[in-house]
Amino acid sequence: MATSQSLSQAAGAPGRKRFFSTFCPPQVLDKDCQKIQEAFIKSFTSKDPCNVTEQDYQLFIELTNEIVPCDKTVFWSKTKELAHQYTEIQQEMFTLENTLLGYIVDGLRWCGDAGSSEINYKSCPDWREECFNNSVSVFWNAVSKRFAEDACGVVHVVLNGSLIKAFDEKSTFGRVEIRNLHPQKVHTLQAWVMHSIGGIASISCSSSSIFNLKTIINERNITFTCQDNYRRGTCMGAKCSMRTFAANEGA
Ligand code: DVN
Repeated sequence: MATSQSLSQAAGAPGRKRFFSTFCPPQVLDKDCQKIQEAFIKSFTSKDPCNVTEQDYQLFIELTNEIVPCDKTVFWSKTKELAHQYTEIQQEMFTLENTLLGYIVDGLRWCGDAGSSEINYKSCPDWREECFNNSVSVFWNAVSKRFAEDACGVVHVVLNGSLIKAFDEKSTFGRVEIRNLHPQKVHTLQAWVMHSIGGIASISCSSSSIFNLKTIINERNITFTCQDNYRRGTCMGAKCSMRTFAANEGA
């Protein structure tokens, strides 16, 4: 999700699949990329940066929609780095940021201005201090909603067991994603509660914060399972050390 980098710095940022110097990854045709880029920019330019709506992003969402196979969706909360280390190794698994929907502007901030059709490169409102309906927060709410609505089978979430609130109802995962899972399509939510190496292990699957998540999920007629410090599979050369690191370092 969003960090402090501005949209003008987007090109060529490092990271999974982000080794290209354009807005889109190479599997997206130039003409489609141009359409997507135009739709994205139109979503928030010429608008008050504190009054953007989810509807404003609908065309962008429709153009970037990608289907994640059933059982392969990974959510995360306060574990961004760890979750992406995991999907970097398990390439068949997808976070929102591994799909076109989230990939394109992951790590960026952006906004427009009511009095101009240009992107505002000078300053954008801070979501904590200035306004909730800003172009960045509204975007992540809208795409997170779509990502969750499209999920099917078993879905996974990586949670931070070194925080007192491993599950935070106010997070995007707690507020948007779990509320938009379709019980007709998603039968199980599997939580992986991970601890930082050498750090405190304040939360485990039996903690009240996780029980709170289980209650919400069960009320939605979805089965809940939980595993502490999930580690997967056997070691394969360099992948082994990555995986061991991923499992131990925390977010
Ligand atoms: O499952 C993931 C993924 O699908 C994503 O869309 O949402 C889930 C992760 O969101 P989360 O549950 O809120 O997880 P975090 O770790 O609490 O928040 C991730 C980051 O998003 C934070 O570091 C915030 O960045 P910041 O501003 O502190 O540098 C950012 N964030 C959280 N709420 C936000 C927001 N950015 C803008 N608007 C908000 N309302």
